[in-house]
Parts: sequence; structure tokens; C-alpha cells
Amino acid sequence: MRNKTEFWHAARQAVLHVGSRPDRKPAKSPFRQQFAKAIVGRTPFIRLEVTPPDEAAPFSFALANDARLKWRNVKLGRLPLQLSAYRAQGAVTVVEFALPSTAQCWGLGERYGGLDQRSRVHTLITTDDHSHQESSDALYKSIPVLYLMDGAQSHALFVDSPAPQRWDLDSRLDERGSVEIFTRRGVSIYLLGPAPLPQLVAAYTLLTGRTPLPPRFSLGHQQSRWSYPDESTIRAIATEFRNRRIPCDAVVADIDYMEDYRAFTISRERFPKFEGMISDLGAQGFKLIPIVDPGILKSRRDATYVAGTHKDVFCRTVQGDPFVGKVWPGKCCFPDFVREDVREFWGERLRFLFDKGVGGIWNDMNEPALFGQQRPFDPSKQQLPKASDQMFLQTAPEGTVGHLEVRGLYGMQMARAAFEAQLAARPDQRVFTLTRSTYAGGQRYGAVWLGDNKSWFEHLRLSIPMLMNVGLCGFAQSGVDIGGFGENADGELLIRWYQTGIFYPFFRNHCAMGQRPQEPWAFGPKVERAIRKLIRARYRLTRYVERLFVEHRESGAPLMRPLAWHYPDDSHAWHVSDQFLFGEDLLVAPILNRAQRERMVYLPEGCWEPFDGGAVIPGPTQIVVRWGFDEVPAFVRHGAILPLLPAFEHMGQLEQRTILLKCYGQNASGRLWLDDGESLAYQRGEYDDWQIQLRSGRLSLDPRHLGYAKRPKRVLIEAAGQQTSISLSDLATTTARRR
Ligand code: MIG
Repeated sequence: MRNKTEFWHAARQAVLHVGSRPDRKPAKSPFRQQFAKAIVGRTPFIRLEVTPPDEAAPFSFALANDARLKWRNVKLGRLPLQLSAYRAQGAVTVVEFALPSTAQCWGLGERYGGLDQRSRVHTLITTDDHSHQESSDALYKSIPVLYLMDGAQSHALFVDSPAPQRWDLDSRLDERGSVEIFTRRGVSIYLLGPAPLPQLVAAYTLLTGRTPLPPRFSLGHQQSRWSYPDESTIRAIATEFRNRRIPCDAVVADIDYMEDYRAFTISRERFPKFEGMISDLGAQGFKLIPIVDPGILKSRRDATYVAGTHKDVFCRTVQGDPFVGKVWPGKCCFPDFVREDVREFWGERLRFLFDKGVGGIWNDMNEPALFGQQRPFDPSKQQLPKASDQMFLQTAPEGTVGHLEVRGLYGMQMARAAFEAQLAARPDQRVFTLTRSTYAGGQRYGAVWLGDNKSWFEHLRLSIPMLMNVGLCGFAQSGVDIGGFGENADGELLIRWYQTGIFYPFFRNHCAMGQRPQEPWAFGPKVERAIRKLIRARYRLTRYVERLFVEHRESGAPLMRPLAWHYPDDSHAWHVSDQFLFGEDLLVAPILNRAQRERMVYLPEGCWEPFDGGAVIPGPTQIVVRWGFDEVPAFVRHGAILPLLPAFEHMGQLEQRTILLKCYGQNASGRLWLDDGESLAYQRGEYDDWQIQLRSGRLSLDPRHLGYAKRPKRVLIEAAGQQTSISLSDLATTTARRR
């Protein structure tokens, strides 16, 4: 193994319940010794193993690593938060812990609701709930990590099992929490902390992985619709963006590009020149992102079905026949993505699309969703059925198991197949994949969106805490459908949604079949003007967005952060979930209600300047702010230096745009990251990382790393209203000479 990162990749594969059963000789395993050292950083943690019932081993034991980084056994019952775990009747493992009244419950993946998940029962089982609202419970993802936020006593609890789980977070108001895991396999339980939130997230993402730097185009605006029905519509949409000078980097092809919705086919009638269309779009600065669903039509005339049958890739029932379920193409079979050979098979099929030049892959329906069978198991009513009574069987590394045992992995392993296939097809290029369903660690394989929201202000409001929680669970590139998927948007909603959405890490407008169109121009010139200005603001911030993804890679930090991430000592900040920080420097506080023109904004300590300019406001304070339709509803922190770009229309134009380093306040610092935005050369050191300082009017630029051959010659600096131009190439030469 070449370096630490690679070691981590290998370590994770073994640790996550993707496969390995907990091994029972931890102290002697050299791997685990290393593991303890690597993860601990500054964060203490405990790992608890519950072994499968059929094993003669003690049913559970706990391990902790102490200051000397040695594993030792700890007595159950003396763990922090009174953590304990045991096997209950039937196929249930139970984890119990104390939930002090002062603790908030953040994270837990994709939950419908605010930041704090406390005082309710949460079911984790991947579910296609296409009409979610307040009484919804399980959604598309299963990400079993909870942050118990309680000041200096904050912890993270990660229950590593892709089987269905039920988390009771003090629903009886008795200050107890519990997790029931419906499984006959083992479970690994990690308790990280006590530590501050950023440190907990750093440790959790060391354990489960981080999102690699995304390709630059995928930081831009994407336009989607179920469905743009044919080639000429897609071409027209792209041209419309360019004619109207509204920035956009990708158009999405939903299920209608295929022949009868069959994966790895293209409709001859509606997309006769699919490849030509993609290359023409490319010339205009657009990528095409096609959808790929897991269900393969059970038919002798379907090449994927034939090849898949030959290679035995489909999940089988206990009778030994391939399982058949209904989805878009009709009666379908489902690849067993937990198997590596099946992921490879899928990767070979995907080549068909990569060869045609698609910009990435959008994975949908991978809970897996089945028509008429949205939820195969309800843990509030049932016991885990015997493997033979589950819908179908799958192949875990230790052998055949019931589908429910590994259901949480289905979407993640499908996205992994797409991620790895794209990397193989285009070695050295960054990968874009988007998935609806996923599990803990799925952040390694790209972006997520939160499924079928509605064109409601309610869903705009909730996107903020929901995406913050998903981000705390490690998913850096996340977003919701801007404008809302179901129901009809209108001009005001769309504007307000873009005012928030320009700060979603994954930035896509998408709309359902049968709904009123909601492209940026759909509601007349006034709405279009406002949205154009907003999208441009996102593009002006691209260099900053890139820096935030670099930060995520270094520390696991999400892009959308709760205020308490940076202001942990501010007790008010702990309770704000209708505002967020976009990195450390931007505080976003958009309008989230119909017909509202003003809102209360909480500004923590420091000085804050409106992004579009205006009077500086000292915090901490609560103020009323009026946001016009075309205003960027954000404040910049004094002390920041933002890398800004002049407006442009697609990422292919970024390199030619002069960077303006805008200093906010007398003393400020910033960071400028430069690389090609497309390849993996940054992993070989081909990037620049500049540290910028402004101290009482004196400015300095110091390269922490110099490796990008195509660095721009000059950058502009703006401090105290004055602009000066600085030669980066001269600075780079002198630094190189000094070294
Ligand atoms: O049964 O592909 O969440 O984004 O447009 C619906 C059609 C299937 C659900 C996805 C949505 C997508 C739609 N899909």
C-alpha cells in the first residue's frame, strides 16, 4: 500500500458491514492496531461488537482505545452514556444509551424534519416514499449515525448494519435512547467522543470515507425534467440557456431516453443521434447526465437480461428462481450489487453510456423501489422474517442472507458500481454519480439528492435542516430538487428556492411528469432576471465552492453547516435551523415563506456584510432583513477573503476568468486552491494552495503548495475598496527560488 489514504480505503472495506463479520481477535490483528491509531486523531472512541447468534463466542464485547492507542476490553455497563448492547428475543439486537435532557439529536441521515431528531421513533429502511410529508418516517437512505450534541459532552453513535433499524430517541421522555437492529448478522457499534462536532465528523468520515473532489462541471447548475422527451427538446433547452445567458453545465435525461425504459438502450425514434447530441451539447459547454435504474426487464430480447442470466447476477428467491418485481420496464430482475463480480458486470454494461460521452450517471429507484411494494418490512409491526420468507436472497461475503439483512447497501453498491466503472472507463478523470438510495459510507461514491419533494414552501424550508443533517453524515455533494419535484411551482416559489439552492452543494432544478414547467424562464422576464442573477452568483463563487470540497476532503466538514459548527459557545446558535453557514465565511438566511418580504436573521459574534453589499452589522444580534427577489440572501463574515469570479456561463470558461480576492475587514485571511478541476492530478500534487493574509492593510500571499502548471498569471485583490493586481507567477518563481 502506497500511502495512508490507500490504507484507509482498504481498512474501510474491511470494517464496514459491507461484508466482514466482526472478527473476534482484535488485539492480535495488526490491521486493527493500525486502525486504532489512524482513526483516533484526537477523538476517543469505543467499538462494540455484537456477534451473530449462531456463534459460540461471547455475545458482545467492547473495546476502547486509551491514550496509548492500545486496544483493551472494557466492562460493559461502564461505558460513556451508559451505552450497552445485547441480543434480544428473535433476530433483534438492541443498543441502549442515556440521552441527557440537554442533548440534541442531529444527523441520522435523511429524516423529514428539523435539525433535532429527538423525541420520536425513526425507522431506517431504504424506502421510496414519493409523497413524503410530516407523518413520513423512512425515506430513501439508511445512514445510521447520530450526533448526540450536548456541549463538551457531545458524541457520535454509529450503528454499522445495513439491516432495518428503529431508533427511539427518547419518545417516552425518560431520557433514554435505544436502537433495535433487525438482523441475524453481527453489528458493530461505534461511540465517538466526547469531542466537538467538527472533530466527531472528522473521525466519523475517517471511518466511513469522504467524497472525492467532484468534477468541476458538477458544481455548476444542472437542468432536469421528467422527462425531456426527445433530442430536439434537450437541444432546445440547452440553446435556451445560452441564448438567455443563464449559466448551466448539464442537462439531464430522465427515463424517456430509453427504449421502453430498458437500461442500456436508447430510443431510436426519439434519440436517433444520441451521440451526436451529446457532442453538440459538449460544444455548447453542457454535459448530458442520463438516468440508470437497477431493474432489468425479464425478457429474452433484452441484452442485459441475457448477459446477466448467463453470468448469474440477479438476486434469487429461496426457490432458486430469479426474483421478479415490477418497475418501469415491466417485470424486472435485480442485480445483486453487493457482489463484486456483479458490480463489474454492471460496469461493463455502463461502458455503453460512457462510450457515448455521458458526463456521469444518475442512479434512481435503487432502494430498490418496486411498484406496489414500497416497504417490504415494517419493524414497528413485525419481527424479521426468516431469510427464506424475505422477498429474495442476496450474497453477503459470509454467504447467502435474506435481502433485508443488506437492503441498506443496495443503492450504495449500485452507485459504487457506477463510480468505479466511470473511473475505469476514464482513468484520471473525476467522477460524477448521483444516487437516491445509499448507506453510511456512500459519500465515497459521489452525490445524493433527497428524492421526490414537492413545490411547497414547506419543502423549501425543510431542505435546510435535512441537507445539514445529511452533510453531517459525510455526504458533501447533496441537494434537493430546486423548484420542487411534485406539484406546480410558481415564480415566487422558484425565486425563493434558487435563493437557497445556489448554496446547495449539488445544484439542480428538477420537476415531475405532468407538472408545470419550471425552467428559470418559465414564469416570465421578471422571474427570469432574478434567477439569472442568482445562478450567476453561484458561478461567481465557484472557486470558493471548490475550496469547500477540498476542506471536506481534509476534515470531513460538510459545505452546509449548522451555525453551532463554528460558534459552539453561542447557545442561541444551537437552535437555528432556518439559516446555515456555507463554509465558514457565508451565512445564508433566505426567505422561506410565501409572500414574505422580510425575516429575522441571527448573526453570531463578529461583523457581517451583505453579500451584495451594504452596511456592516456587528453581531451577535438579531435583525430584520428584507430580501428582494434578485438578492443573494447571505452575509459575508468579516475576516474572510473570498475568491470571486466575474459572471460566466459554464465551467469550461472558468479558467479564463480573473480571480478577485475580496477582503472583508481590516484583518482577514483566505485560501485559494487551484487545479484543473477535472483530473486526478491533484492527487499527485498538481495543485496550488495559497494562503492569503491581510494584516492592518498589508497583504501577503504564501503558497502552502505549488504544483499547478497552469496557474493564472495574475489575480486581483480588493481591500478597503481598492483593487490591485498581483502577479502570481512572479510570486511562485520567487518562492521556488527561495526553496
Ligand atoms: O417512479 O425517473 O425520484 O427524480 O424523475 C418515479 C422518473 C421514478 C423518481 C425520481 C425522480 C425521477 C422519476 N423517478
